[in-house]
Amino acid sequence: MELLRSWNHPDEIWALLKFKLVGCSAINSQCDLTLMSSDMRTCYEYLRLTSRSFCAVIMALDEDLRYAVCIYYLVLRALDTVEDDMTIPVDEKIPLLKAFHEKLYEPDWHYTQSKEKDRVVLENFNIISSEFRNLAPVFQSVIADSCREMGYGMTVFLDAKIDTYDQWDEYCHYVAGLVGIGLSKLFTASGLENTVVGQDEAISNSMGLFLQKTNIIRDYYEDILQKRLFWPKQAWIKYGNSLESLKDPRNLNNAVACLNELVTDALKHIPDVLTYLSRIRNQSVFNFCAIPQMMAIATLERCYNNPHVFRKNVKIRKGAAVRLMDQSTSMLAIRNFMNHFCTKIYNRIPPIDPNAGRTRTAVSYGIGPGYSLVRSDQSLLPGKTFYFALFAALLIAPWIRRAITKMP
Ligand code: D61
Ligand code: MG
Repeated sequence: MELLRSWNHPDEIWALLKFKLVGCSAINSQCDLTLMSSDMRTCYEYLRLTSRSFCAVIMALDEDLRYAVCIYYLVLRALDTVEDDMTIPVDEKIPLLKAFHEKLYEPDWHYTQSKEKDRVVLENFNIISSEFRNLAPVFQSVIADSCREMGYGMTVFLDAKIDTYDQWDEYCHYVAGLVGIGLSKLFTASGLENTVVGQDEAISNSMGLFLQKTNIIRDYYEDILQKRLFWPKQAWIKYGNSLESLKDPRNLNNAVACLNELVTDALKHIPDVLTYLSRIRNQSVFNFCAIPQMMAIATLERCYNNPHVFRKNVKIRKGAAVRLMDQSTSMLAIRNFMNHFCTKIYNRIPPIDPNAGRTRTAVSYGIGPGYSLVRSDQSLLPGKTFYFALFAALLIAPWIRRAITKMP
């Protein structure tokens, strides 16, 4: 089925077939689950259960860092499950979010009142916290600080709506920018990366903002159905009377203009993302950081000027995702992907779009010097005609063989 969806993209067909046979080279993990304590295995199992997007890249990290990042993920997923759970009354939720970091040092603490899909991490938080306390003290303090700041930040936005672009950046800082900052400190503390990676918080913050804004843009429809509003009012007020009204088909033109404005805002983080990735030295850390960013730019390219965002969930093809996962292993590949997706956006900018100029400027940073705007869409791989010919040849091959063997 996935092969059929990618029929028009021979490079994806190749990536899909290779993935089916040997998996992704960037995330073929070398870790042996049989050599671990049972609590450790349990935590990796919670990671598998609660993360589609991050499990594979975390499992491919080098040894000590892998476990710290896994625990970091589970702790924040537990905190986020409290934030997202609309069945927890606000007067219970606020103190819980604020004091969540303290639960890391309460051996028995766990929470059984959640109805959320990822509640397993709250119900078994005692197992996660005991593994947390086994981590090196530097790792513990990075994770606990991050958890304290995020828990506090979540209370700020619990009932307050996101009004301005500054508040949008602030909310995304709390829920994702802090993760970028914390991860960078873990990389440096592990000795795998230079001190500059852990120290440059502004650039680390951008790594998280790019991912979170992409999620918020893509998830418009899903979030609006659940009455969750994450698009900043400063943007949508120019295009409609309410955020919900954008999904009304009569407002489609305005809705798409609003969407394009938010994509343009997200694109401004690209220069920081490229700077950050260019500083990474360890291959497993590089793949871990680069893959989610490439998924994000691919998603933004799908969403840009796409009315489907207001009717359903827009997703990238499995073939495209597999190819990005497999090939996001060097700065050269990253610049090529970034160039490719930015050029595709550039070529779809409607001349009458109110933000056309700003969008052109933003994508030009992703295209980068030394690349032309037209060239990159051409693949180095053989074109469609070649594949049709190959397919036809395979079909008639048995007939030709029979014809040959029948010859005297
Ligand atoms: C390099 C590699 C990975 C990075 C990074 C840099 C910088 C930031 C991030 C990952 C975090 C990106 C978050 C984007 C996805 N958004 C969410 O999951 C929302 O919840 C945010 C709060 C919890 C964050 C949990 C997290 C996520 C990824 C991690 C991690 C912790 C720790 C280590 C590694 C990766 C979102 O979730 C709901 C949903 O999307 O279904 C929400 O509630 O808004
Ligand atoms: Mg959340």
